[in-house]
Amino acid sequence: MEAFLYGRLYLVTDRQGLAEGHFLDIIEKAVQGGVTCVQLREKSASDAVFLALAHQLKKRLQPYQVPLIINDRVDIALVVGADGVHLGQSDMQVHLARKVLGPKAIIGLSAEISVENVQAAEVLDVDYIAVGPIFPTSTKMDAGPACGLEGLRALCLASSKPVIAIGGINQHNLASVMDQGVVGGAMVAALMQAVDPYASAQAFRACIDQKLSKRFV
Ligand code: TZP
Ligand code: MG
Repeated sequence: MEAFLYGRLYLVTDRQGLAEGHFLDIIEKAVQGGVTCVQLREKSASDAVFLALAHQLKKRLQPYQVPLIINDRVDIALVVGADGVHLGQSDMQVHLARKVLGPKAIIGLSAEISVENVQAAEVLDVDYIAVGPIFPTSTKMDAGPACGLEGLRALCLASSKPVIAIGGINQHNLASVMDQGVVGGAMVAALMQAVDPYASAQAFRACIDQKLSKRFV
């Protein structure tokens, strides 16, 4: 599968003390509404908890043909048979993750908001690049400064890889994010904290698909 398909509406999880069932319900509703990819991001969980969640989430996603991507942890992605891994600048190197997970795995890389990181990724075997934060976010405390829409455009222009934007994306700015050349938007709070995750995902997908359909005609 190509990033311009699964990368359109990319849900990054944040469990924030939610009971496992409720957490999985939110994700499933968002997927039913139109989320195209789910990244399990568990920054503070023990290995045992991370693994158990990954197994449960994989089971939940099974009927939907939506890829499951594991944040940071190549070992957990391998053990649960996830579709891929999302790596940060200081995680396992891309070529080693590829060696472990094989040619079919989805490997994404965070470039943060650095053009140098984007350029360095040109020669790497990655399926997509994530850039951000685009806007200020309270979800990731160490996210650093936001690049804004102009910064996002510059990052997209510097990359021949599919670019997915993240950080502070919501219903008010999604359309303008899509106008900068990304293949999709990744969101935590706008989906995980939505009053109605199904309806929010549906509205986001409609916006994204409309923007993409105009770009490719
Ligand atoms: N990486 C850069 S910003 C961010 C991550 C994981 C958090 C984005 O969360 P939100 O709630 O969509 O702003
Ligand atoms: Mg990471």
